[in-house]
Amino acid sequence: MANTDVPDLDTFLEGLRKRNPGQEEFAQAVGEVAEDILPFIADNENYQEAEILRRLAEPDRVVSFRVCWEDDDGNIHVERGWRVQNNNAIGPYKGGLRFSESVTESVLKFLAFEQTFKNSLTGLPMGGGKGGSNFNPKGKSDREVMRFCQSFMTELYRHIGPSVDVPAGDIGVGSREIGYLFGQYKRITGRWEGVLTGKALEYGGSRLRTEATGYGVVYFLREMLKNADEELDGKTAVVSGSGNVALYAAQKLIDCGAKVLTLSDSDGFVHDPDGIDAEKLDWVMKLKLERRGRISEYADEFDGAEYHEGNAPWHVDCDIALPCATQNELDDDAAKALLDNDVMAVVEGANMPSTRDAAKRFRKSDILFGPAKAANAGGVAVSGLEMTQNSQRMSWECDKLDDMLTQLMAEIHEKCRSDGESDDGAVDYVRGANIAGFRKVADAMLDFGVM
Ligand code: NDP
Ligand code: 2IT
Repeated sequence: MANTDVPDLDTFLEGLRKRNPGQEEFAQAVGEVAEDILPFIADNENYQEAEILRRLAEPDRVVSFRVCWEDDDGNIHVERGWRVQNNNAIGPYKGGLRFSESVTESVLKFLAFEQTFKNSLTGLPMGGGKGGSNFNPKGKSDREVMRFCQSFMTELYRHIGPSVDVPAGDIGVGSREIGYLFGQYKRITGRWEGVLTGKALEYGGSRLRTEATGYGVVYFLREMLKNADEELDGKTAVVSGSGNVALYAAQKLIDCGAKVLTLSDSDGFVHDPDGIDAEKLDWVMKLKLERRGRISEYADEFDGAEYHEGNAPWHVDCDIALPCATQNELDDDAAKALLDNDVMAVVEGANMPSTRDAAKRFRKSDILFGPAKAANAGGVAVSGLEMTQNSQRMSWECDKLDDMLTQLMAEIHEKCRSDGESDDGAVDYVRGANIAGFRKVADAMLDFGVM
């Protein structure tokens, strides 16, 4: 008789930590899911008997490789590259590539694990993966980035493919890097195929992919507010980051009548009490996307704005907070400050931006707390639509894609609501996202038998 006893969280995590020593981010991400899934599988014996959670927390494979590149002065650099293929039960592995000096195997394993649930929530046929390198593209010339990307793809190409694994962008990987990576894949294999998403429009990219994550975060927020009989118009918002996710989230917030008070980067944040309006945001877009400048320059450009070196924006009084920079950027003190200032909603644009204690505090409070795997799924969802367009040799118009994104985010919200609602009508979006994301992947895995 197979063992159907569900382990308690501590025992489960102790085993995980023993098997993955020093991988704290991975343990944090798995722990946050396990906290909801262990009680859920206690009522669903077949999931426990098949050890589904244990299997999901062991990536299908982790590929790591050496990446050598030559800088403009002829010096040779040796970095490490990875692709973590977490689970492909419901579709090809799918997830971004991150280039940052802070990348480790633990970070990529947490991201690939999270991606598996996020991609499941989109309802599209995509498994979960993530990859990247500790290479830091900041301050490198275009030619240096090109040589790194070509070297990285010279190893990665053998592990990916349109029905195998389809990478995209993430921190430090935008349209420039995707261009170099795609060019090298095409050159090595001799095949033009939809092996990456986030491509430029000229060579098979999808309209709205650039904006999709940030817009999707705000569409999800709008659904949460609607469900609570609230609206976005007139609310104040604090946003962290000033990259792809933050900038388009800010743009959509402004479109919806909210007042955006802050943006940040890894050096500090700017606070503009008058609000960052559409015109000012346009200036920031040029600063960040064309000149690759720093957010501190905003305070030199616009009267009344202040720059706070070395700090995050969470002490600024606001109705809505959108952490859109990186993992663990919002700690327990920040969570306390937001709640003390009567924040109404915290919605995660970045992956796992709240520390474990901060997330616990938000869940215990009565605010609307939108977890990353649901709220930022719009980016990978439009990546999924880019894959469809590539397969069909078609290119859809922006309006059609925006309607599809709006609809997808509403459906994700509904899945989280129906699995996260308690008898008193309060919605635990974290529990809802974990259970709804898990169920689809788990049911597919049950059908395949033991592997
Ligand atoms: P970008 O590289 O475009 O921007 C990242 C932003 O975050 C920059 O402003 C960067 O500042 C800031 N940042 C990075 N590291 C830190 C740090 N340690 N402390 C403070 N700020 C930091 O990345 P994205 O906008 O694409 O990604 C942001 C987050 O959103 C990540 O968690 C990513 O995984 C997640 N995400 C991205 C998606 C996408 O489609 N791109 C989809 C879903 C989630 P600086 O320039 O100083 O480094
Ligand atoms: O974290 C994420 O969802 C992404 N970086 C986007 C992944 C993708 O494949 O578009």
